[in-house]
Amino acid sequence: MTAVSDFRKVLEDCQQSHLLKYWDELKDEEKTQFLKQLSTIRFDEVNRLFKEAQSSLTEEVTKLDSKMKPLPSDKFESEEGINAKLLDEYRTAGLREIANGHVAVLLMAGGQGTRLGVSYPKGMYSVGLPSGKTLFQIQAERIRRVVSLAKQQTGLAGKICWYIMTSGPTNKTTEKFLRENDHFGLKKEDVVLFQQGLLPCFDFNGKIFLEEKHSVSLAPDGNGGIYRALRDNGILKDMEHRGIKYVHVHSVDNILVKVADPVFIGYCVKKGADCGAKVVKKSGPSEAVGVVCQVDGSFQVVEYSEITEQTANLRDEEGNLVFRAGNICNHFFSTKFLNEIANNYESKLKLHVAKKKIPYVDADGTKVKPTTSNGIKIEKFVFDVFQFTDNFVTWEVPRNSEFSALKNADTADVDCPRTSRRDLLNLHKSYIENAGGKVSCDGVEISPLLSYAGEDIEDRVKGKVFDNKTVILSNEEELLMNNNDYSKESINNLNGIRH
Ligand code: UD2
Repeated sequence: MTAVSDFRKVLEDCQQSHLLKYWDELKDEEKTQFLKQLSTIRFDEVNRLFKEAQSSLTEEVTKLDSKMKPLPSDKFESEEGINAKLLDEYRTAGLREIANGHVAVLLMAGGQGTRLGVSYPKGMYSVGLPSGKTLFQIQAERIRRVVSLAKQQTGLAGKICWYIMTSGPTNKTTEKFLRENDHFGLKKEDVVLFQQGLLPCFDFNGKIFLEEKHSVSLAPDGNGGIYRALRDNGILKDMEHRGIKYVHVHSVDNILVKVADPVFIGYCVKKGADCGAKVVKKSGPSEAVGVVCQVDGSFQVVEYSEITEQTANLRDEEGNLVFRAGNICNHFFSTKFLNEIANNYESKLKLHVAKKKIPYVDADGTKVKPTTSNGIKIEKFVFDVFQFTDNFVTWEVPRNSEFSALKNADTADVDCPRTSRRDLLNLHKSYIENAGGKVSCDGVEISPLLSYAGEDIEDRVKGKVFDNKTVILSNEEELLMNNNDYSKESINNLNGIRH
């Protein structure tokens, strides 16, 4: 381990000597801990980071209207209105890639769920479905189901590796939760956790805060931290080893997420894309989501604050918003592109800066909890790599079957547990009705192990009326239920399951 004397020099060079102010007061184990933490921080980058961050703070938010163009038609397709044959070609192509073991899923789960108000990782949250399943369980089971669909189509027992990016605050709990739940039926070796990086928190003069006398204040480096984390944790090598060519990257909090969506993957692969974004139609000109478009010829997500109301309101001849491709944090990447980014472009990613209230140890050694913003946190965003390729495509999907985000507690009444539950159950109701069943109550859920997107449920629902809260289980789950092997919590939640 680097000695404290070496750090003194490094810290002096980047004007951060105050971090060792309390060194002589520390106990031995605190000293060891502190040195360990200091050795993880790239002090050679610290001043550049702060300078860049500072200039982005003082920059006026320039409106990008004059530079923006909607996506060119060869880079954009919409699932709505596409002919069934082409849709099937995309699905078949995607399932083939899955069957050949070329597809991985990368779940970004390093966020802290502050707005939802829970102290544990969001993936462990259950929105109160009849099954009681958590977001992690739903996603893992969708992976299992899509692998079995790929096998049905090709006869090949393919697999999908589930990479989960955690952060300092979410890693241990996530790891323990997945272990205790047997990785929800996925093979342990096919569930790979890795941690994103952390960046120091600065005061407005560029001094890094001490969180304790023996620790620096650090925060996760944003979901754009994936590129560096993939490289530094050897995940890109692991992907190469496993023969993975394509990665579906998505957020943890969309209860409708079609994990490893074969249609999206097939579409991107057929278009020869390096990189793709799944989008939904903005619900209206004032919806506060970023739009995917071109700026000065490069692909980019433009925040709603970066365009004028007039541009947000522009409509085409059919009455659709011109800038309507709402970003939903759902992306496709080739591993070739991920390697290029990690090796050549990562340090060029834009820095996004937010003013925050950051607790710190002051010059007298007192711990302070500020009531107004006293410093900045820096983040990178996953979508800021779109500009580095021309091989970029967008796939527009219907919101009601693909996107319902869990951001807030129920008190907000939007993007909350209630709306997540409602949207999933409405979707499942439509699956049942399309397959000839009837739902006359709220709360009929279909297990992801039975059906990925409404397929293969006819023999279970046709001609039946569902008038009780229930879960339609896969045969495997039915068997476990009958053997009393299903988790107790789930059984409790499955009251009224027999119909
Ligand atoms: C994200 C998108 C936004 C829109 C919205 C839809 C980004 C930067 N923004 O905004 O454009 O699509 O979702 O729901 O993608 N995460 C990490 N590490 C971090 C921070 C976040 O892994 O340091 C994960 C987080 O766990 C979540 C995802 O990234 O799965 C999105 O993060 P968020 O919920 O903070 O992003 P939000 O809602 O501001």
